[in-house]
Order: sequence, then C-alpha cells, then structure tokens
Amino acid sequence: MERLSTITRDTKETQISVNIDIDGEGRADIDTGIGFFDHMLKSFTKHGLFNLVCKVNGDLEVDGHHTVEDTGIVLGNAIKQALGDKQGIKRFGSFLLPMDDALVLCSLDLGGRPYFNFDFKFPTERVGDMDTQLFREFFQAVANGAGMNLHFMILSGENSHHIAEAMYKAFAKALDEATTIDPRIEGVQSTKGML
Ligand SMILES: [Mn+2]
Repeated sequence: MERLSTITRDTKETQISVNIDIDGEGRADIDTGIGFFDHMLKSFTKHGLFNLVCKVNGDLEVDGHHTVEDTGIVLGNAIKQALGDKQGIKRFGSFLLPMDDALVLCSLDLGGRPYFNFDFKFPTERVGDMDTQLFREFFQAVANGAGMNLHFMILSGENSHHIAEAMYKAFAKALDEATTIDPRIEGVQSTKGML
C-alpha cells in the first residue's frame, strides 16, 4: 500500500503545498524561500529515504517565523495523513547522530499524543539566512501536526550549522525507523489496539 499524502494550506501569511512519500528514495524538491531551511529539509528527505515536495510562499518581508512554523504544521499533518491507521509500523524510533562537533539524540513515538522536549540555546542567533530560534518552532509544529512525541537532546556541539543539521538528520533516521513496517506486528503496535 502506498503511504503518501498531499496537503495544501493557504493563509494570509503563508501558502504551502507539501507532498510526502514515506517509502521514497530521498528525492527532494524544496523551495521555502529560506536557503538554510531548504538545506535542512533536503537533508531530512535524503537521510529518511522519503520523497518530499515542499513549496512555500511565506511573508518573509516580516521574518521567517510564519514560513517555518507553518511548514512544520503542514509537514506534520502530511506525515500523519500518509501513515493512515499506522497498521504494522514500529511506532518508536531513536537515533544518535554525530556531525563533526555535534552529537544529537532524537527519540520519537508516533503514538498520537503530541509532546515536544527540547531545551537548548544555539551558540549563534542565526545560521545563514535562518534565525536559530526557528528550529524549536519548526519541530514543535511538526510534533503537534503529526501527533508525535518528539524529544531532542543536544549532547555536544559548538557550531550552529552542524547542530541544526544533525537535528534534521537524527529526526529523519528516527522517523524512518518508526515508520518502518515490521511483518511481525499484527494490527497496530499498541495494547489499546489503536494509535
Ligand atoms: Mn550543511
């Protein structure tokens, strides 16, 4: 069964279209208007082996906040929709990812209850054309949009580019694991019988 979805969302602040295939090959077609954010979403797509089309027209004349947060909401919604009733998926995923000085742990549960845990202050205010405060906004929005419990621990790191990129890669690998179908699982992986 194909696991893909397309979601569009239009507000006065942002116009967003996202198409995700959970069982992809890492192909990305991304344009958010923020170069560093595009770099992060391409990295997420490549390392999670998803296919992702993400087109965003946001009010960047204000700042990047609406663009990044709303993209997170829509990506979260798209992940949730693509997974449908979550039959057979492993549900949990964790990954510890090194990138030069950065070491980032991401652990997540697709159980349906949104939660976000991230307590870290980036060493710089900006990386490229992106405000580092927006990484929190993005992942919080993804967790809410997908109904995902999402934890990040930054175990080490000095370079904001490396830390951010390690977060997106760790998230990709953890999500790839959690969405993997295990043939031993009958129905959904919950004693309640639903996720
Ligand atoms: Mn990079």
